[in-house]
Amino acid sequence: MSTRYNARTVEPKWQKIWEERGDFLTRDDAGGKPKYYVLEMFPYPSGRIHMGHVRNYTMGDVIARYRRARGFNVLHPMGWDAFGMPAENAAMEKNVHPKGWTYDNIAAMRSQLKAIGLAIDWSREFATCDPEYYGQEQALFLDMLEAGIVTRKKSMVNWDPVDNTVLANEQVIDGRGWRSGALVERRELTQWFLKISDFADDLLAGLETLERWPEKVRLMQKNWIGRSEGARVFFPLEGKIPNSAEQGAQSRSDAQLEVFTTRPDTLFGASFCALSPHHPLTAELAKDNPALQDFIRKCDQIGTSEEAIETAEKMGFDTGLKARHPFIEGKTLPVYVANFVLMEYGTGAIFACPAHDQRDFDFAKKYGLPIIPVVTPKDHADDAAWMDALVAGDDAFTGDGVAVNSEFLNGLDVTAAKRAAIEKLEAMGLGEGTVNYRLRDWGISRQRYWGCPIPVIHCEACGTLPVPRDQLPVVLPDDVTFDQPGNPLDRHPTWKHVDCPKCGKPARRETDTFDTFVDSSWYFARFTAPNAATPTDKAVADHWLPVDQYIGGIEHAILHLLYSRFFTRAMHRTGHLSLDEPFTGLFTQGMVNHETYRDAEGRWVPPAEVVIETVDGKRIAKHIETGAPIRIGSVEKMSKSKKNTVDPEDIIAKYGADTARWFMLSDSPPERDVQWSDQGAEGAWRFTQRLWRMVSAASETMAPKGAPMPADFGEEALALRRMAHQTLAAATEDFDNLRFNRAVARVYELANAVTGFAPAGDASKWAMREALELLVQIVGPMMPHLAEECWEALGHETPLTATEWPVADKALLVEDSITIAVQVNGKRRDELTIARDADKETVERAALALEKVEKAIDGKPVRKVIVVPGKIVNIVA
Ligand code: ANZ
Ligand code: ZN
Repeated sequence: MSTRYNARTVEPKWQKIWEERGDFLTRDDAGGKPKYYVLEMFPYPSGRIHMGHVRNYTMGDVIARYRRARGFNVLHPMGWDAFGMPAENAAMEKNVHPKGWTYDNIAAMRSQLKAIGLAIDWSREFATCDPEYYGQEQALFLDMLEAGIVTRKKSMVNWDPVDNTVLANEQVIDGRGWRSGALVERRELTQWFLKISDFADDLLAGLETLERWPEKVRLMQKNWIGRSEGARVFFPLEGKIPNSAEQGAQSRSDAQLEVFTTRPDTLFGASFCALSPHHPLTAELAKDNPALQDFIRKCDQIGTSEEAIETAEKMGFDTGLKARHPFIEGKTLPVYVANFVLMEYGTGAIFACPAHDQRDFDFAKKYGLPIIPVVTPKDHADDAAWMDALVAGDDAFTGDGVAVNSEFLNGLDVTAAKRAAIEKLEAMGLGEGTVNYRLRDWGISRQRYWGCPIPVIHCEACGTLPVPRDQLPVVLPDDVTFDQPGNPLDRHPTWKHVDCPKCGKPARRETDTFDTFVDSSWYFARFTAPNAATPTDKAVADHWLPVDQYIGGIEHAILHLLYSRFFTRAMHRTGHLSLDEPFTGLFTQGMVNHETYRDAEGRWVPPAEVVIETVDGKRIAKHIETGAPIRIGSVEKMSKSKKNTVDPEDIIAKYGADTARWFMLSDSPPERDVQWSDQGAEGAWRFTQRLWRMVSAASETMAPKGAPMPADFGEEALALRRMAHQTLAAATEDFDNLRFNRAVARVYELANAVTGFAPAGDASKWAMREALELLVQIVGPMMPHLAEECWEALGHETPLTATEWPVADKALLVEDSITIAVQVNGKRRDELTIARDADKETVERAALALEKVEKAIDGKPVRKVIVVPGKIVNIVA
């Protein structure tokens, strides 16, 4: 038997055996075994896997293999989130077709993933750009259209002038396109929307049920949904109010301004109203007001992101209109257009109470508007000096307190005052209590080629019509050009020209495609029946869903996960699923980091070009080829921009997949970042060698396979057995709770115990085999190739993939001795460490013999000794 473990030959060997045996092909029904669906977020086929993928998929794989061994029927599929801009960019830059580029990348990444040795059912693989997949997505869309979950409306969109596409708010980061980095502009377009906001309350309530989700993710979703209780208030308007385009500007007596507020209790402190620059009333006022038009333009330059708007200096434009105060007879408020009022929130108009809102405060200071305190802290109730200080200072008071200067509200706390104000508004017919959500409907139209075509047809006579079902899928044309900006589908010579399905006259195909987040919002359901002729096979989906354990990056905490939760509800409503929450357990793994390196000119240098030596205890880096000095920089997330990446293919070629897997699991808790380092990888590699040596060397020192269990074990053999079974029990719990790094630590401990054990005699040889077998089995889900090779070397003909998880012997889990407290007359005097199975008399005798106990008894006669086994001894004297 060779003593050197050669991953390069062993790993492909086992991958082939698993594949030939069909070990990971999942049947929907496996003889009554309970189901377990484990899923990692599917990758975008960029062309190469990175270490983040290795970490993510290794974790999922450990779970899949472990659960399979535990007797579950495991579903562990893989696919490709294959539509999106990078393919089109490649088309533009390298003159390749997005389709060819994508499928080539998939082929490359598939073989890279296979080299990791993942226990995946590859027969279920699909890419979202397969017409079989996106055709079903189109069918889903038509169902949702019929069910009223889809709408088409004009809206302001974030326009990326570089990618020439609309971006979702979530894709705008600091006012820039998430991919292109270009400053985003505002445009008005007619778009398709999924009505996710109809589900806001339910999506919020559902969060409470997701006990196996990270608290952080639930909180992020909660904030994103942004439920605010408040009121709509109508302010009657006075002044010259333009009515409509046809009638021209004229005065209207019934005009009123509707605002949303979360603080109706502060109405008595109102000092102005403000409209969004994009409020319809603003637009009407601007028609014959060039100064206002200028102002609107200035506001637009801030960009569309909420953050940019929040932080920009407050700007206002006085419209000259006046709003009548609902509670104060004869009082009117000036109406401004203000840059900090968003059209997308509430009603796009506000009343402002500067004393109790910071934005309003800043605005009032700038434009010399009144600041009227109407809430004072409880310990300064109605304190005039406190109020003067507030007005003179820089900060609004937003805390809880007591209403003042507010007539019928005076003396009430904020909550009670809100309620009273709403009651009054409702009685007056000037407002009502309402709930507002931050969550907007999801705009899904993208003016791109490489996406799922939206299956509708526009006819001048008949309007917008769904593509007839028998014409699905609407397949993307292959003959497109990328030599100019804009949507290639739109400029395709023939594709969009179709006959109206209703009147038969020439009509126009929709040329927008879906946001790729649509594709990833239901793929987990499709995996349950990837070849079904309908989006799902409901009975099968009902069997497999929900996903028991979903694993992915925290960067998807909001969008992907919220969209998927919404889609599941929408698919429930349209009869494709029977549940609302798709992922019972969610785990967000940390990043993979690496040191950064720069040369003398400050250019980033990849780790593969750097050699590190230790000189006088200091780490010195040099360029491998030139020998030029390299500066070692901070540890950061692996990224192309800092070139601090290592290529999984290189690692696998050098050490084998098991080493990469082991290192990814070992170094830190799975939710934290892990730092990849050569030393770490080498350490992991050395352990693979060590484990193999242990198994190889043990052929002489362990009992033959199948040897009967001896009746008696010596003390040392028993200690090893205890250690092995305790390790098994603890590692089992670690796997259950995804604490992989702890399982790794336990493996090292057990390996040390085995190394330190010198078997002599049959019983200890038997214990030696048992310990080694358990060690290999625990390692199995983490380093599956090495474990299989060891398992085979231990004489097993059935591979580990077909071997059940071992069960720890309970009798060996208990410590052999226990420690119990000893009391004399109810007072604790000492404690006693004694064999767990010691009988009462032995315990009694040992307790009475303790020095401190003897002292406490002080020669008095012992009247009674009460022994509570395993807990306490009480001596009455
Ligand atoms: C008056 C008021 C007085 C307000 C006060 C706050 C404090 P959340 O909690 O996020 O829901 N608001 C309403 N619509 C807005 C819009 N389209 N753009 C910008 N601001 C808007 O915030 C609700 C509060 O934000 C509302 O309550 C409103 O200001 C403002 F002492 O109304 B408040
Ligand atoms: Zn028609």
